[in-house]
Amino acid sequence: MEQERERLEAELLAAIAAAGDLRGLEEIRVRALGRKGEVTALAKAVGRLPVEQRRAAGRAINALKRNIEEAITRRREELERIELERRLAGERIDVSLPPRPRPEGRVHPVSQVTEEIVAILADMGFAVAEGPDVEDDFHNFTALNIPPEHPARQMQDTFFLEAEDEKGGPLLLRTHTSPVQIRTMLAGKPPFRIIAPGRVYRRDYDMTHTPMFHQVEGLLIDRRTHMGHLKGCLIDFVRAFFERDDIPVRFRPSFFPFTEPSAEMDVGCRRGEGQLVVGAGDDWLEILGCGMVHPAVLREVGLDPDVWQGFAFGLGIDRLAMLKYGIPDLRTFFEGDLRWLRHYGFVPLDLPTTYGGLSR
Ligand code: 2NM
Repeated sequence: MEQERERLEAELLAAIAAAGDLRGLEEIRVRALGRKGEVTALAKAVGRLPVEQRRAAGRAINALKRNIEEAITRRREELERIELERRLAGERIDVSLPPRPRPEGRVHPVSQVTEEIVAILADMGFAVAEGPDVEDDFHNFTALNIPPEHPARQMQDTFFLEAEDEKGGPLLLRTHTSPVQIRTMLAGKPPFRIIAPGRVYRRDYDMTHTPMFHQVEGLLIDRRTHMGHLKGCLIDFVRAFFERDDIPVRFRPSFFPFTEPSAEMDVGCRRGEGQLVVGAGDDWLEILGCGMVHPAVLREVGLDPDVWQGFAFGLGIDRLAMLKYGIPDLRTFFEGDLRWLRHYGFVPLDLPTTYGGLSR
């Protein structure tokens, strides 16, 4: 009996140590400690021993049971740990990997250039503001010092809706993003430093005009803002946008109802052989309009022009996309042609930043 117990203990401990998985270990447990197990059988045999041997044999068998149970528990914990580590290694994912090795979708040039412009101006401290595409007469025209007889208000230029606002006034598709600036100034307190990118609508359609296009307008209002701030800001902007420090620029006097004085900004360019190169040459190309916000506009939004002044600017995103990326016909932007998008589009997740590069 004693020999049998020692043999069984050694055999079971070896089997437990060799068990390769939890199922194998469970089989060993049943074989040893189950109802018909070897240890159980040995315990039953104790009852058949002479009375004077039973007590010692019983203790020895109980010790064997405990040893085996403990060995099984330890081995189970070990196997569970190994199993967990194996699963964790197998399920590891690199969350920094792109969703697909080679994404097929492309970012539209308008989205790309919008992101580029926003990245540059956000670095200068401008916050992005938004407003509705459907506007009323006050926010799109009146507050911007655009008089009732101004040609921009005419039916030929503006999409008027059949619906009217609460006061029976006309509703229209905004012809510029300036109403966002008006809403921002009415809703908040100066100083302001915002940009408003978005869709705008005008009744026009040819090589260089589509009835919907995209604008970014900027507005900065503070106590002692002057034309020098406007020039410095916009010169830095075009240098960052065209990714050249030596780009020639000039400001020409112009007119807008909502700014005084008003100017247009040109960049140096070269034309010829049916192509246009921006950033060098002895020709000029207009890229944006700007000016000091008109005192009448400031008064419309409740600001005292003797305390608060500011500059504003507006530019066409689609036109800048055509210039920077050499896309000849604006109408192709909105045709939804996948071959066009594959050619002119940008790889997603290559987000433009001023430090990482705007376009790669
Ligand atoms: C331009 C040119 C010059 C402009 C003015 C304003 C506002 F609301 F502050 F009066 N927003 N945008 C502005 C000024 C826009 O676009 C060519």
